Amino acid sequence: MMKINYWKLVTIGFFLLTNSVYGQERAALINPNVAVFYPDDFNPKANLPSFALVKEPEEQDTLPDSWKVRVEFSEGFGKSMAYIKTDPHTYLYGTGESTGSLLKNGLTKVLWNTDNAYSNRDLNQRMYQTQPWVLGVRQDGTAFGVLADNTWKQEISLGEGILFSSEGPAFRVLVIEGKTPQKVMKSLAKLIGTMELPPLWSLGYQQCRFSYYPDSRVKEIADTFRVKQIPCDVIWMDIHYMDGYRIFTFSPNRFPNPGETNDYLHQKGFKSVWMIDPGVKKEEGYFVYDSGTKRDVWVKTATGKNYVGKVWPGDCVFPDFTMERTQKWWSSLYKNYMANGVDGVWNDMNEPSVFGGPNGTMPVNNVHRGGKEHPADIHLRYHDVYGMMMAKASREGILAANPDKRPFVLSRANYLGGQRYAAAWTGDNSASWEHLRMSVPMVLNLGLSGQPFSGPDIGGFLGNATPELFGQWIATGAFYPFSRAHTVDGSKNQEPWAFGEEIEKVSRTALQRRYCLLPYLYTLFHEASIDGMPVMRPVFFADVRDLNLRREDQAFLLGADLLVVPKWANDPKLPRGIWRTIDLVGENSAKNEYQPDLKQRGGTIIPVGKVIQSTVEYNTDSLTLLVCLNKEMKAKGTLYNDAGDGFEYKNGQYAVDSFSAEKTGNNEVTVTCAKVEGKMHENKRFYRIGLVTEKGIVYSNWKNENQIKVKTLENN
Ligand code: NBV
Repeated sequence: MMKINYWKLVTIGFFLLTNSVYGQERAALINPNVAVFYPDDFNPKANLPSFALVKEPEEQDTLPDSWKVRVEFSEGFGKSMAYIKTDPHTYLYGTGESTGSLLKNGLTKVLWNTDNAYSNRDLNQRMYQTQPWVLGVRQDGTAFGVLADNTWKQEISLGEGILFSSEGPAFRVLVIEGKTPQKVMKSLAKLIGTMELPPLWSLGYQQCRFSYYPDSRVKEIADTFRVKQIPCDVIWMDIHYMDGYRIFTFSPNRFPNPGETNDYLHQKGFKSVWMIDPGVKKEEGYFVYDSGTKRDVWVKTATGKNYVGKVWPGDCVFPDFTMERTQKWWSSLYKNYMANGVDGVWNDMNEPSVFGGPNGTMPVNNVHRGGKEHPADIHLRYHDVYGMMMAKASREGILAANPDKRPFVLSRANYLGGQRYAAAWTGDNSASWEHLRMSVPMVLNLGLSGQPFSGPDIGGFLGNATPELFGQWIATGAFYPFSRAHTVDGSKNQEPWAFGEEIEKVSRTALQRRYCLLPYLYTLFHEASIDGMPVMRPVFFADVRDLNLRREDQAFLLGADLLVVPKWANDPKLPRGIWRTIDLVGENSAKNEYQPDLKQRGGTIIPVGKVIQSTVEYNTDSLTLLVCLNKEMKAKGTLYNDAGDGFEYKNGQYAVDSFSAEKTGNNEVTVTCAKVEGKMHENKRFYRIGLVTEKGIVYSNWKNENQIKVKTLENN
């Protein structure tokens, strides 16, 4: 109700105002499906270079009269606005990280990265990340996307149209047209780039808490995973590992020998991710403060002093990442740090969060001094990209320190296009059913906003999960692109075994399912790295014309071929056609109260691996091909494979295999496997065919052949 009233006010205000001054000032095509609209008072210096776009768009042609989605600009009440009229029956998605349901019609939210610990600011809508982007899907399944190329503090309102209103100067807007939402997503990826292929280990399950310490506790957690045979790849180190919260240091009592701790983890097949915040303790004699001060890298106040704000270590100064020398200095800090055997980095608090600061951050008139790359300007302009710039400099530092490994950065704050530098988690959620439910549309809309690699804290961060909640959460969370359990300081233990035997078993099964699906999942991550298609997709992607699916946000798709239907889903709307239930590890999901139903689309082949304890054991020497035939009795699928880390894949050291199946005789299906791309040598593989029928999966024997004939049951 509130939102509708608000929207009405905004639109009335907009029209009163725009009667005199609005207009679509200048527009051009930058390719046949993408148009750019400029307000006539556009000032490149106040907006460019773009943070979202990978390159400056080149105008190719004039906008044809037939172009449907147009932008009208206006100014007033100290705001710059861009209004896009939409058909009343348009379904709106995206808008980046946001709470609430999948469908975003009616949403009003401030795009201002905020440490929103209890998700309760601005009707739960002000979040840690900003993606000024809306995906519109028309009734006929055609789609469009609107991108406000603006970093200044702004607001987005979705009512009888899309309205971006900014506290900064007039900004340009890009509009994408597409025959389907999938096509729009691919066009968006061409504009804002894609996530680089992450290391395979980051697709594994990850265990975190605020905080595991001392080092012996970390080892104990790792050991318990192995003893209990619960698959896991990563243990996370939160702020208590630091020496008095000083970033790039290790507590001499809790982690006296981080290199040894990491060695221990590595020997057991784990990786480690350690936290780095942006606030630097203001303390002479502390090497990060001293070296930063020497290079004069700190954000300044309006009066030209170093800005000092309080965070965990007390008084802190903050790197001004708009300056090239800051980026270089920040990156350089990772060299010695990574040498301790650190595998990945967790950038937290980078909205930036400042305790007691205005709105929990630094003053908007603080000064970023810029340089070659970015013009000097106030914080109001650079706030929403602060986290993105930090993540970029972190990624570059990690890469320079370990040039042969793929960097992994998780960043709490980010901006549209930030998937180029870091994965995302959705911040401090709660151990509540509401937040479990909400996690699905949050990850979906992040995916529809260019960020394919995200997930919430499994189990919920604030509060204590009940066994039932944790069980349901990990069973669903095994299918988030980023799958990590995490909980707040002082909460009860939240490892898979902390809730009793039943939930331990539920967790083991859930994670075994994830690990079996790694060949499919890694193929999806590869796809996302190439064309920006989300890993986790809304159900309506399965049939973009079926209006019944447009609001579905309990069930979700993993890639195009696998539907995940959580047990807590209430009357989920599922796509028509052939979708058959698959069991992977004997879970019998039809009768299981926790494990989501996994439904495979007819006409597809899904490659499935073995149960392993970590990705260190991953290989594709033997694969089960789950073949689910369509009405024409055909199916196909692919597998992407490479070394799982490093960059040799960029020199052709990868393999893409294609699988096809068809009925070749009465009760006989022939499955053919062929390498279609890449120079990587693969051992001749053992295959087993699992024919997915209405009555369950019928398995063949293992065969070391590329063409396999299997008997079918009648009607299958
Ligand atoms: O570093 C501590 C926490 C972290 O565990 C959490 O994931 C972040 O979102 N951090 C916030 C700081 C404050 C938490 C109350």
